[in-house]
Amino acid sequence: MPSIPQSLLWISLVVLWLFVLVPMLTNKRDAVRRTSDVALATRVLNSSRIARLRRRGRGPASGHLSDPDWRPSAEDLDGDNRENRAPGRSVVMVADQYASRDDPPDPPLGARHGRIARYARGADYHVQIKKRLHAVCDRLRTDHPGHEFRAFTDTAPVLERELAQRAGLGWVAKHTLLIHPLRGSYFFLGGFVTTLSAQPPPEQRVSADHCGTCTRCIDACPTNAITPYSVDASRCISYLTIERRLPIDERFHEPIGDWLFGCDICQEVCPHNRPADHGRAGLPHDAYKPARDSFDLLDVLGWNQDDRRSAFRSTALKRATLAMIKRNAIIVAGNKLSAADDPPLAESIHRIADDPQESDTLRTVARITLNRLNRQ
Ligand code: B12
Ligand code: SF4
Ligand code: SF4
Repeated sequence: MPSIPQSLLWISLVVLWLFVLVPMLTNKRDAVRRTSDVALATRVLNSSRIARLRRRGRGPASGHLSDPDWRPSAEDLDGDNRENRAPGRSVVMVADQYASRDDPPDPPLGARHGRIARYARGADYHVQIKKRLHAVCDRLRTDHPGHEFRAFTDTAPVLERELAQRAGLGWVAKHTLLIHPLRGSYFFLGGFVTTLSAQPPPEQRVSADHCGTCTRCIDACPTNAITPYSVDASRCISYLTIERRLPIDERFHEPIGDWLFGCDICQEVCPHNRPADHGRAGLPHDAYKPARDSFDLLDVLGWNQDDRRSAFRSTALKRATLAMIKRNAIIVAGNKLSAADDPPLAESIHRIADDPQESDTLRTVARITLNRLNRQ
């Protein structure tokens, strides 16, 4: 795929405007439908006010959007400036379902197992979405020579929920995730930016906010990470277990419960993820068929690099290093042991606490866990 200059990417993101011919759009939408097989929907954005980050010096110091010490300023997020009024750039947003609100609830977990969030149970979405988006972009490149297209999902500094909301894919809800009014929130977001101009379909509407007076996600969050429409990432189990590389503060150990990787609680309790009777809950793409929903903690605690590599192959679990997943496993094992005896599991934590070959992080977490168990 020809590379698109970074500056163009940024300009493309901020410069969203109404564009050209409906027939061209029809081609584009057909191409997206035929080639990408996106499970939820495709929309073309039509907005002169678009959330964005500045490319230089405005993003998180760590370079990653999950940095809990960073928040975009209103200026970063406010797209209402002269650049945005220039014509002829567009962003197409897609949503790709990984689970259905009609799925049965998780079966009870094995006594020694730690749970994986739904989004990471099947194939790696970064690869899956990019593959399908690249196919769409390739086709559009052939149909529209001279135009540039660049696909993104998750990793680019793009505020995907804001864009998707403006593209009519749902509303940014109190737990800060995007909810589609019929399909719920178990989907990924992605899209592509292009120099091509496109007309949003006439039926495209920004969804109303259907959270109303509900506070279930806020009440259910075990670490009190949610205030309406905002998540404190430094308290979120998803951040702690997937992004944080250092030891996890002891006050979060018990609330982590049995979450070995990620957390779905705020989505599980949401009424918009309950089974629906309208028959339009949608089906996830086959690639996301769960290969596993948990791991045996004793296995994880005994893994070496090769074991981790083969267990995580082709999945989004790869984000966790060996030290991170073992750290998480120690914390979850501690929670299991506080409820029921399991001598081999306890022995495994003792071994890590006393092993000078283990990393400082793992030994620290193991000792904190043993102290916690001794206090009970
Ligand atoms: C960083 C990140 C995280 C962090 C922080 C989450 C967060 N709420 O910000 C952590 C690691 C905690 C996380 C967790 C999860 N994530 Co995440 N995450 C991201 C990522 C990479 C960036 C999000 C971001 O912009 N953060 C920056 C902070 C500062 O944003 P914010 O505080 O929420 O501010 C937003 C709004 O409040 C608003 N806003 C704030 N201030 C202002 C001011 C003004 C003036 C305006 C106009 C707007 C505005 O704009 C911001 C952007 O939307 C996106 C992918 C992407 N590139 O967008 C995925 C993404 C949001 N995550 C996703 C998922 C699936 C999850 C998890 C469900 C995974 C799991 N099961 O464990 C959890 C859910 C936790 C939760 N309730 O949010 C999906 C969500 C899909 C959906 N249906 O919405 C995304 C879109 C990835 C993807 N490509 O599919 N995530
Ligand atoms: S993912 Fe879990 S910890 Fe994070 S906000 Fe949702 S319920 Fe809270
Ligand atoms: S649980 Fe309630 S408040 Fe939270 S996102 Fe769902 S509808 Fe909105």
